Amino acid sequence: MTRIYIALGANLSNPKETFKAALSLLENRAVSVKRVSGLWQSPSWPPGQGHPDYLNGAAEVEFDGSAKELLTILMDVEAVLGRERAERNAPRTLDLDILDFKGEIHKSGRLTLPHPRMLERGFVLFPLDQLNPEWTDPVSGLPILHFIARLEQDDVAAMKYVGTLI
Ligand code: A4P
Ligand code: MG
Repeated sequence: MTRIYIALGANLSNPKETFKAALSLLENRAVSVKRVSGLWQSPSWPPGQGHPDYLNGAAEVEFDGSAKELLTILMDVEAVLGRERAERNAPRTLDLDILDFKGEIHKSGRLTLPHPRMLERGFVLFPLDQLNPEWTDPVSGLPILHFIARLEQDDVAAMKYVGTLI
């Protein structure tokens, strides 16, 4: 395992096609996609804003550069696929986040590792658990199941598995 995990999210246009295009653009930029999780549909978080449902998944990738270099590539791919940066939590054609980069712990203006909000989100934890049920949080050392068990039951119930990408 490479222990580099990327989260895929989208709630505009055609998320499945966008994810496929994103993965092939990553391959063109020296990011080798090893495995892709199944996909889940869930209501946009935070609730009550009337935004469309999201499709979410995760990918395990191999990459020889640094985490910051990977983030630059992810932002470039988001831009190529039409992402416009609006306000926080605005609907988007594509969100690519680094969840975990080889267990690194890092905090700067541009990059926080592991991803700061991942442990409270079923739409991140379910795909990651599928890719690696042995995953542990680099900060606390706790296993992924610990965090899955803490999710709000209503949020878990609202998650719908919709199958694989291809
Ligand atoms: N950044 C810092 N650390 C990272 C990292 N590990 N990976 C910085 C990627 N980016 C990181 O992100 C804002 C800034 O975070 C970037 O400039 C980068 O330098 P953004 O993608 O431009 O803006 P955003 O997406 O609005 O913020 P963010 O933090 O990505 O939002 P979230 O927390 O990812 O939430 N509901 C459902 N059901 N499914 C979703 O996927 N996603 C969001 C976005 C809200 N609700 C959702 C979902
Ligand atoms: Mg993001």
